[in-house]
Amino acid sequence: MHTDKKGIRLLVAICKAKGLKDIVISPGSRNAPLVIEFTRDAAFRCLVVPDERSAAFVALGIAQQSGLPTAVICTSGSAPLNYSPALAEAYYQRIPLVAITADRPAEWIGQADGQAINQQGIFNNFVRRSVSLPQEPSDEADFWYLQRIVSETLDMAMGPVKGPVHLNVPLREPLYRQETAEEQILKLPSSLKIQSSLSKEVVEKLADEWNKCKRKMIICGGLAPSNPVQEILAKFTDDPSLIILTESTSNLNLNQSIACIDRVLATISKNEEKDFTPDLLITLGGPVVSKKIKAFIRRHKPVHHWHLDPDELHIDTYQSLTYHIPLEPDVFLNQLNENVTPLKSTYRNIWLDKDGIAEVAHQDYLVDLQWSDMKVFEHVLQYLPEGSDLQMGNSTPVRYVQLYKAFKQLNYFGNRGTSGIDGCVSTAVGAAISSKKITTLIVGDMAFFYDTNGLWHHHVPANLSIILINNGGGGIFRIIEGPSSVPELEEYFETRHQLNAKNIAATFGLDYSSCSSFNELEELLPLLYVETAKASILEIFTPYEENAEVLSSYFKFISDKSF
Ligand SMILES: Cc1ncc(C[n+]2csc(CCOP(=O)(O)OP(=O)(O)O)c2C)c(N)n1
Repeated sequence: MHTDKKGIRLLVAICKAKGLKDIVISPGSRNAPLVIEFTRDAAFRCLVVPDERSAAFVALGIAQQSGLPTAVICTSGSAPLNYSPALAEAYYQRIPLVAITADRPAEWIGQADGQAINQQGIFNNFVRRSVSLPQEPSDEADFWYLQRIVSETLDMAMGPVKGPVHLNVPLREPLYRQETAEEQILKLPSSLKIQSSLSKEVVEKLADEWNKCKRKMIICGGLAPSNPVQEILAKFTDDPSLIILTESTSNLNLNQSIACIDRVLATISKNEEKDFTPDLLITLGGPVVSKKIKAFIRRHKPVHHWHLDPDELHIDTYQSLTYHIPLEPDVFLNQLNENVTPLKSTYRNIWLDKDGIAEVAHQDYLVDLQWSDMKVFEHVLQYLPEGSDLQMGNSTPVRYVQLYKAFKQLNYFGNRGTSGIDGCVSTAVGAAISSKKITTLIVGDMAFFYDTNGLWHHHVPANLSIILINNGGGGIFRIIEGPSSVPELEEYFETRHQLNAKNIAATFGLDYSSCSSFNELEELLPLLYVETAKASILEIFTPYEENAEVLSSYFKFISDKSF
């Protein structure tokens, strides 16, 4: 049996034809026709996550792994508003999240009736497209219109620049009536993908600029694993006039490059900075985690800066943009590569020498490292299984990971689109559900407690391990400049607390262990990936005051060793 609402049957058939597989549903009544139609079709995997904010982040995690448009469905009223954080994250991370919000009929909005708010265009700042479907479509023109806008909107989620979209669905009562119906054979339009490139003349002009610069730098921001840019960048690493900077979130593995930016920058004295400044900077990928490199380049602006990004915006993170090249990075670099030659220069080597100095100092510092967040990261990173997925929570986890060179292959993910702490748990849950791979979330206590509703459902998979670093508050505020200098630090910034996750683990049925010393950690880490039927939480307690001191002495130690 199907819902008797023909428009909903058509909507679901279009979603199927456009390749949607995963649907995350939050309970309500206005969305009943959608629930009936999606859940009764075996083409979809439907999950139920009660809290809409978490549901949308779970869907984001699924889409992050599958690369497919992934839908979230909720009732009307304040429920859709809870999708906003995940939609904003999806917008800036370019993830195809599809918000399908049931709505009251137009005649009941603002009439003091329940769960009736003006939902049209509520996500307009964070979606690629938002449409309201025709209310109770009945004639051919209505169905033709519905089909066209839904099909177009779902295609827009997938490009040319991927991102979230919104389908608002006004529904009149009755909502639960059913009838038999034939499977619909649809003839849908599709947007074809285009592969554009620069003209020969433009490439030659750019190559000419490139060939004149003895100091070139490529900074890589966030990229999904297996991005084709890996292959072409590897061809550039032989050029002594070029240094490539990556972060863990770039998911790139390149020889003769800098993978730990902040610690290398700590070896460069103020007097030396000019020698390390590029003449030509090329940037690609999503946001860069390192604040230090952004500050460095903004202080010493390159003559030329090309940003490679198919979107139309001028993204000028370093306040030095000369060309926005609206192409996929691999497409442009392949074109460029055919027209450039390596140049004699000391530029790459002065960077690599500093990298060597930083590595030795880093290892020296670790020898007597006391119990702290930094010590935890040193050991935890060694235990992550080869080829597994690491979800890095916002705040300091994603920053600590940047300090350690990857010595095994891991896939790195983090919500760096908006850098919120509000969906780290849910995203990791969704990602683990989708990938089925061993997935580890490393997260701080505030980000964990903020998003525990990401565990409030029946789908938390056993392949997820959560490493919760509990330093009793927002440790970052003791590290960054500013909050640590004011008396409000503990109460208003760190928000110190005494909470632990033991009862939360019990409530949601996860395995739980905890430790507060290095020896205990060494005993527990090997057990983390022993196969069990449940997801697990390993809570690691660290001392908040020492954490900040250890990190600031780390950078001081590296710079002292360098001069
Ligand atoms: C939704 C949201 N609210 C507030 C912030 C500001 N913020 C950034 S980090 C942070 C504290 C995070 O603490 P925790 O998760 O314990 O990690 P730690 O700093 O200890 O590594 C806060 C509140 C944010 N990024 N996102």
